[in-house]
Amino acid sequence: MSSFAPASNSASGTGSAELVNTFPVDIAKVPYKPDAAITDVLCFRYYNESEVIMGKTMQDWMRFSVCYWHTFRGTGADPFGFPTLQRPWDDQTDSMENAERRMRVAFDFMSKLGVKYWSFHDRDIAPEGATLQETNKNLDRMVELASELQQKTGIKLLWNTCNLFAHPRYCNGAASNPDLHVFAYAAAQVKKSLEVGKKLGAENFVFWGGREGYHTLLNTDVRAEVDQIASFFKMAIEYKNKIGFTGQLLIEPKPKEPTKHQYDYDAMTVIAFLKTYGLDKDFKLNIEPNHTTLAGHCHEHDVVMASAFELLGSIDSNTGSPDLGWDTDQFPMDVKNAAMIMKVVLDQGGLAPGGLNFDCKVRRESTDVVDMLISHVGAMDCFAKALRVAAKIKEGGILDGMKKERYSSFSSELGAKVKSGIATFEECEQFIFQNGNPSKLSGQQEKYETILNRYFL
Ligand code: XUL
Ligand code: CO
Repeated sequence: MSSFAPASNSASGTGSAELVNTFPVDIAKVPYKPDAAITDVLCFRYYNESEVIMGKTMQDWMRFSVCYWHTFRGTGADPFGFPTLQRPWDDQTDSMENAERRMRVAFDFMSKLGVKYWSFHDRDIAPEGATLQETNKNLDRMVELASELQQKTGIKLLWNTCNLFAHPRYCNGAASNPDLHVFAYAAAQVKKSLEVGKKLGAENFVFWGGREGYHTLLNTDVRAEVDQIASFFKMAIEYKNKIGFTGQLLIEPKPKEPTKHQYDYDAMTVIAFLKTYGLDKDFKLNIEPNHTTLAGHCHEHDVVMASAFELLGSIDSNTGSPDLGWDTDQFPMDVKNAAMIMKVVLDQGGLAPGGLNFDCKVRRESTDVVDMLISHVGAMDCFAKALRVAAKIKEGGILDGMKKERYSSFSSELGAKVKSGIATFEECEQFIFQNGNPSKLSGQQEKYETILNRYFL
């Protein structure tokens, strides 16, 4: 049945008999080698997990996580082509045996890579059955194995989530579906996954509203649908509290794809939604930069906005292609973009209980098994280099100082009143009568950009 052939290497960094040799790349654990040759891509030149930068280890600043769906369920198929990524351990059936074998390989892969977290959708790890009861039984079996492998490897669950978008039943949405029957199915699915999150010690739980949107306004009652989503989230909060699941609830904004318009368009839309429905004490945001650029913003925009409103919970660390308008889910390999993200993370004192989850897939042309490892190593090293740069920018305080100075007029008597919301129009008018016309203040964009560039070697 299976084309699985164990690799011939004997090295294992896990100490667990079940994991030995399952991921067929002959390496115990990706080492830190700051002086490695440029061509040695199976080592970190910048990521030294236990090195302390600004009071925390690199590992603690970044909290890297491997996502199961792309890395272990990705096939390389696209709308124009068949799968290209045939993995030696995966017989491409929906059997439980295949699911279990795949999971063992995943934990060996993560151990070799040296990440401490993983993430998954319910349907990534266990096949769907004929009924919800059967589906839940499959899931329970896989959760038992995941729990065992988590204990053996020390790898923890950053977050789990529900796939409420792939099955045909969800073609008109899940919580926003016009059919109550589908709404109820989605609720039952989330109920089960909150229980799974509790069992596996998930530090967060994510909602990505893949089909919570519309294709045409002609058939859509938008107010009814958004109200339904809010009720769905209230039920999730109630159930989470009832069973004592302590993970942070997160919403992941995305403007479109697969629907033409998604209600969780971008960070500010989600923040307004949470505040409108009184959900902002129970939810934070999981920001994915490729979704941010899809919404027409720059790479770090939503990370900045969510953090500014103290609602940045976690990051699905990836990137798009700046010359395309799609969600390409590429590995984040741009040091400058990553440094802008890490500066925000430093400024807010860390991401915990969130992390940097690699919601990324290797290109369908990157067909070697070793590409799975190289892609993660490259992205982790990109973020490690970015953290080092961001720490220098923060420690120097030059750009922060310039920005602060730009707003210094607000520390005057009137400015302080404006900031605390007690100033009046009459006072502002008096201020102008006394001080005359304002002079121009240069925004100095090019000066900021020039200084920023000097931190990148
Ligand atoms: C889709 C996406 C999802 C969520 C989890 O664009 O980002 O993988 O992260 O459902
Ligand atoms: Co994502």
